[in-house]
Amino acid sequence: MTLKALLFDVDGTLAETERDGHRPAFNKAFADHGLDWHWDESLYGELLAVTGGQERMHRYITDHLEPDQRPADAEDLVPRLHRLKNEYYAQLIADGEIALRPGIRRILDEAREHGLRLAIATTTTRVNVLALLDSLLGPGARDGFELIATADEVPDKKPSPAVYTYCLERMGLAAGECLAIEDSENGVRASLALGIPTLVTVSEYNRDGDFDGALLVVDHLGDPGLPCRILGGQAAGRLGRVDRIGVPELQALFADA
Ligand code: XBP
Ligand code: MG
Repeated sequence: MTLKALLFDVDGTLAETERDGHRPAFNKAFADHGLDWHWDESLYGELLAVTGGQERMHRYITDHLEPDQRPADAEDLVPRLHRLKNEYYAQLIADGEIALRPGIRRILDEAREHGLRLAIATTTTRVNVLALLDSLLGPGARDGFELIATADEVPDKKPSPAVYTYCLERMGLAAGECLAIEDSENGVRASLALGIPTLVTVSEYNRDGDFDGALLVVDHLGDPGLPCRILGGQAAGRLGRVDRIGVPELQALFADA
């Protein structure tokens, strides 16, 4: 089949948002509320198995706090903490604390030149996606995506394939005409559940992920002066030596897939 569209995950794929944005923002929100909760990197890595910021806080409360430490008003508190976390997250973006991962700007430009259709398929909240796109890719960048599918439209979060089902239906595409670009095991489970060929750009918190079934696994997409490393994937052997993944490489993987 011909490659027609790229479906991008956001967190960990476009930028190291979990490391540089969400985790510090959660901790600021907890401190503001006078809570002695603190999510260090190791704990956050563990909690990332739960997708969705609110779901993650509920999991922390039930699995990491003693019954007498659990807030009585968790149902109200969690959404309030989440809103505050997202405000801090937007502030970190505005302060320049979060950068695009290598090759992201380049592949988006190349994809447009080649006439590929572009969409976002994420578990995070719409407000977070728009803040990130506006700031890192510039005002108007959001219009470059034909569809931005987030937890606001699709509350059933990855590893559920629901957000990808939504994209395929809305865009009128077959799974085999798309390439999903993901960074995590939960993301790959979501895309592969529908048979969407998937490229993994492994992010900081996902070094030990199981990406079985992925078309290609790389450390990042690569940029001039910053070569990527191919780490695995079903089609890895077909690429040969490459320094960066661009549209011609994606098309080559596809032709052979
Ligand atoms: C992203 C998530 C989100 C973010 C935080 O997963 O799981 O919950 O961690 O965003 P993916 P929210 O990269 O697979 O889309 O607080 O808005 O949930
Ligand atoms: Mg991700």
